[in-house]
Amino acid sequence: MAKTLSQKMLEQHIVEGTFEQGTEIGLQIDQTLTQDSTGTMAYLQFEALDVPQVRTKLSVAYIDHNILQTDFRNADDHRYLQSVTKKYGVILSKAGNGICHQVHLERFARPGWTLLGSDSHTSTAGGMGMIAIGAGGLDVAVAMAGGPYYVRVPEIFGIRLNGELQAFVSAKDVILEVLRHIGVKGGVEKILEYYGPGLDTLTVPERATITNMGTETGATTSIFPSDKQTYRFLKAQGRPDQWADLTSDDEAEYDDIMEIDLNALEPLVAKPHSPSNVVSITEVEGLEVDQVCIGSCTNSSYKDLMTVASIMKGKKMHQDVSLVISPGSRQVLEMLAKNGALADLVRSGARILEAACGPCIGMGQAPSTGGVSIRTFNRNFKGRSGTADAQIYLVSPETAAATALKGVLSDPRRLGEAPKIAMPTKFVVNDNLFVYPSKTPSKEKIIRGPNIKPVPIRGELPKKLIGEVLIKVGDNITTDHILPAGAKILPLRSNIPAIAEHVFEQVDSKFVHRAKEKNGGFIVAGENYGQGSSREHAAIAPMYLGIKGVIAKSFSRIHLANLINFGIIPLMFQNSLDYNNLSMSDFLEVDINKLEKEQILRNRTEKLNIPVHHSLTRRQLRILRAGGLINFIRTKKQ
Ligand code: MIC
Ligand code: SF4
Repeated sequence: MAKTLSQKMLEQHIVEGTFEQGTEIGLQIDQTLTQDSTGTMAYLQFEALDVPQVRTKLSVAYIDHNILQTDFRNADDHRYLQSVTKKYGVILSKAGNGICHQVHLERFARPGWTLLGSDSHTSTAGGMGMIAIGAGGLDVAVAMAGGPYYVRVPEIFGIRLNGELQAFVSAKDVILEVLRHIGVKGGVEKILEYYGPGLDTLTVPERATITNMGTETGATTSIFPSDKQTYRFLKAQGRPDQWADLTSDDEAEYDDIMEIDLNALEPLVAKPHSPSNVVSITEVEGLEVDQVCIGSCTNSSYKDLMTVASIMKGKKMHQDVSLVISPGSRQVLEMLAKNGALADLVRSGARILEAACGPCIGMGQAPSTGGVSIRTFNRNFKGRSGTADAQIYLVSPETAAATALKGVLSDPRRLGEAPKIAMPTKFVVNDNLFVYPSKTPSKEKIIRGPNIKPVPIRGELPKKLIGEVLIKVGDNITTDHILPAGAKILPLRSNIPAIAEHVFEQVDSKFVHRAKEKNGGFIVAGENYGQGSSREHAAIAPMYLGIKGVIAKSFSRIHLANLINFGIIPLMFQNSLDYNNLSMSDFLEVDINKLEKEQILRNRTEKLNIPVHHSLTRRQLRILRAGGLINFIRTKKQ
């Protein structure tokens, strides 16, 4: 039977279960990646697993998110990461080397292999023909220890690309088009697999822009075949031997398909406050702009920044705009510095930031009050920029550059002739910011600063969960709502008691106080609860505050797994109208002794029985009953 590429790759890596849609499979993981803001927790958990060395083919720890170093805390985290990785067999990518996804693509991504990363945009490496999945830190720790990664067999959603992108239209517009059609939930329990004649002209970094932002659809991951373009990129990175020819069979059938005519695509814009709020540039052209930010793991490749530099060359950015550029990697920055493009950017008035996540995660460059910021990033959730009422628009590098010149949101097609940027046949390779594992691991000491606290663990769950509704929220609540990031809170990522003080802070400033006063309770939510990042802190910190369960209309994939890993029960309304039958302070009771697929939640206050259900597998139920994955693993070992 003809197979899709995704099916072939999953089947090659299955170690438990079979390829049957909706069932759970265990996948063998070849590579892992972590970044610093989820990594400290992941390595603390890895240490708790008591394994002498990582058991993957390759594991890399990147320092790219939390690098502002306003005091000792970030620096201590970096030192911890450097010491723990050296001891356990992980390569460390030091601060300054670049954003994990961009650097991984350049130096390590490998067609045909699996990658699990403690960052939701790990899917970026799907642009290289990998099955690359974002997960919580604990799941990555287990994979580093050689355990499988469990995932539900997704549907394979084929996206056929026809034609060729026109001048000033780019890969970002392709993924914005996908988001316009399927929205922020449209990819849940799906792999987005790209195919068709339109692939031929898309380079690996362009494909990676598309697979990166596929995460915003809620997809398990996204993937491109490995073909001539892939070979060209690997060769230019000095790794031609790592290429493999990978594609779906000609007759393969997808569960669903969507077609995009690249010739007809125009520049698109995601308006505040959702990546799926996509419109044509013509609808928003002329909007006055305060800030333009170019970079992030979505759009900071060599080609992206060269395109921007050639648009800006010899011109001056508009005086009312602040233009900031964060290169994706040191490789990109060094190449721009060598060929003079960096000078063109600086001369045009751009402010050059470090090769890191920077403003994308609110580490500086917060816009002014009510400010309009045009960004090449992948998320524009309310408040994520660091300014609660800022208006963030997501665009391509071409649109961002045109906007920086004009001071208003501008259609790049009006610029005249489009720059033609050739892909280098040889990238500048300099691996000297990688620190390699120790040859004498037993001699390596792990260095922990005072802000690094042990991971709290929930005890075995009682037979009945009882408590009040502590907060009721609507649809599409992101992990940025549950636990914000930014310069103030990121330094607390290795200290759960401290970071727990910020849970839901931008939604309801009294939440933490209430949770403590009531000794924990329940969260009630609408559709797609927990969309966005992989940060398991959005589950661990609520667990620390005593949250027992979340009752929602639906959940996002990674957050659901994180809730289970930390012993918080995720229940869904059987009838979504019952959402209206739960209010703040209602006293709830659920018997989890025999947690059936269909279950009754008792609203004691309203004297109502509310039918709920769950999607948990037997394995997940056992994890929950044990009070989380660490307990579960410990009891299995005994
Ligand atoms: C993000 O883009 O939200 C982050 C910051 O990269 C997160 C990870 C984190 O919260 O540390 C993600 O996407 O998983
Ligand atoms: Fe970093 Fe932003 Fe990419 Fe997250 S989305 S990895 S914060 S650049």
